[in-house]
Formats: sequence, structure tokens, C-alpha cells
Amino acid sequence: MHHVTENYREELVNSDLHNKWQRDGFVMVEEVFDQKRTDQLKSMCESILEQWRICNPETGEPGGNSDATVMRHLNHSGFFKNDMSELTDLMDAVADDKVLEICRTILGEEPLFRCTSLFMNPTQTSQDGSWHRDTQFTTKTELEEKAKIQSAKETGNAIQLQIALLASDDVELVPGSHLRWDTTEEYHIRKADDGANSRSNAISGAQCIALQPGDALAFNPCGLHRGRYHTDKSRRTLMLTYTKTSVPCSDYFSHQPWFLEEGYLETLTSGTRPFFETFVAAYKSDWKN
Ligand SMILES: O=C(O)CCC(=O)C(=O)O
Ligand SMILES: [Fe+2]
Repeated sequence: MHHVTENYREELVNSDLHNKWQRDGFVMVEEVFDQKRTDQLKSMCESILEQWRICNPETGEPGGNSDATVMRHLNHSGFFKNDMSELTDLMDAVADDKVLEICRTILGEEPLFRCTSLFMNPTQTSQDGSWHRDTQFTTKTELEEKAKIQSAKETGNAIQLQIALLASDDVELVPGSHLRWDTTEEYHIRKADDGANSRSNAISGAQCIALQPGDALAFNPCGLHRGRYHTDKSRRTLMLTYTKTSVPCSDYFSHQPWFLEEGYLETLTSGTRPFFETFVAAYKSDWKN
């Protein structure tokens, strides 16, 4: 009896999460990782970031200067030459049961891995980020962009799941904007004049999402959003990107041929390996060249 009640409660919580996701285009879940795990991830990300600033294994060149605000592909094998166990820990976080259950609940199907990213504060120049929808970077015309937003419907096809490693309220969103095209005011800010107004602080109905370390914010990248990048506000946010398994998306983010290197998949725990084997199977044929 007790078990049945527990399940019922969980389903209620899940349907609430799903409804919120559909309505607002984002959900916040507190304490997805406890303090110990969050601190471990933070020190790992710190060491990856340090390496990346000196040499990005993707290019063999420094990854970014003091104004960099994001790096991608933290799970590149090149970061783990000395300690493969750190890769195991990182991938355990990406395929963590709690994380994947959030994704499954909001997408309504099995999530497919796409990419890891780290957002950090710049150390020289502060900037409020540009308002955007991620669809504007992956389409050529507005007609195409509109169609993409429309076809993603309420549920969307992708999740940006940010885990704060330091307290952060640096992501700002317009709730519900994934369901529609821009208002005149939004359009003026997001796109008009070649983006000259895109860093405006005057967008109506925007909401900053406050996260404590270990909290997660999942958002639909079709909605209007932006980040904030201030030198005096330390930021370390790990972002895990997933798509629906039924809507894979092959591009720079999914291009991760290091998964095919000897020993890479073997480093992962048997619990998470199948999740990444599915990722490899979905994209491997695009990694040949
Ligand atoms: O968190 C940020 O600073 C911006 C995130 C963003 O725009 C994205 O991941 O699509
Ligand atoms: Fe974005």
C-alpha cells in the first residue's frame, strides 16, 4: 500500500514538472546534486577550464582568453590524460538517474545525449548577454525559424540543463516564449538593427532564475533567453544538453569522435555506458571525416 502511495505521489510531481515545462519552457529543480558531488564537479570543471585556456584539445590552440564565457566538450578525452576516473565521474553526472528522469519526464521520451558545456564569468570585460532563441543560429531564414519553433510544439525537442556549481542567477528567460513568435518589442531587441539592441535590459516579463549550487535549471532553447557575464560575479555552471532520441541533431555539438578512441567507453561505468553507446550509434556515421 505504502509503495502505491509513493508511486502516485511521484507521478503527481512528474506531471506537475511536465506541465510547467510545457507552459513556461523551463523548470527548476532544487538540489539535484548534493554539496559533496557539486563540489567534486566544480573542482573537476575548474581543472578542465584551466587546461582549456592553455590548450583546447579540439584545436591544439588556447581555448579562450579572459573574456571567454563558455567552453564546450568538457568530456573530450584530451582533458583526462592523467586521470580517467574524472571522466567517469563527469559522465556519471551526465547520465545520472535523477537528471535523466527529469529529461524523460519533460520530453515525454528517452533523452539522447548531445553535449557538455561550461559557462564561466569573464575576468576582464563585463557584459549582459544577447537575447536570443537558439533557433536563430540553426536556420537561414525567419520563415524557417518560425517553422522550427512551431514544429517543436509545447514540449520542444531539446533541453539545456544547467547545473549551478556556484550560486547563480545569470540566466534570464521569457516564460512561455517558446510557444510563440516575438512580440514587436521582443523582435526589436532580439533581431532588429542587426542585433544592436540585443543586450537590452528592457524586455517585458523576463525572469532571472536563481540557483543554489547543485540546483538545476532546464530550459527549452526555442524560448527567448540570455546569460549574464559579469567579472565581479563568479560563475561556474555546467550545462548538459539533450535532445529527444527521436529528433537527433548532427552538428558541432554532437561531433565527438573521441568516443571511438580505445578505452573511452570502457572508462564509463556499466550503468551509464549504454546511454553513451546510444549516442555513439546515433552519430558515429557523421564522425568519419
Ligand atoms: O547560460 C548562459 O549564459 C546562456 C545559455 C544559452 O544561451 C544556451 O545555452 O543556449
Ligand atoms: Fe542560447
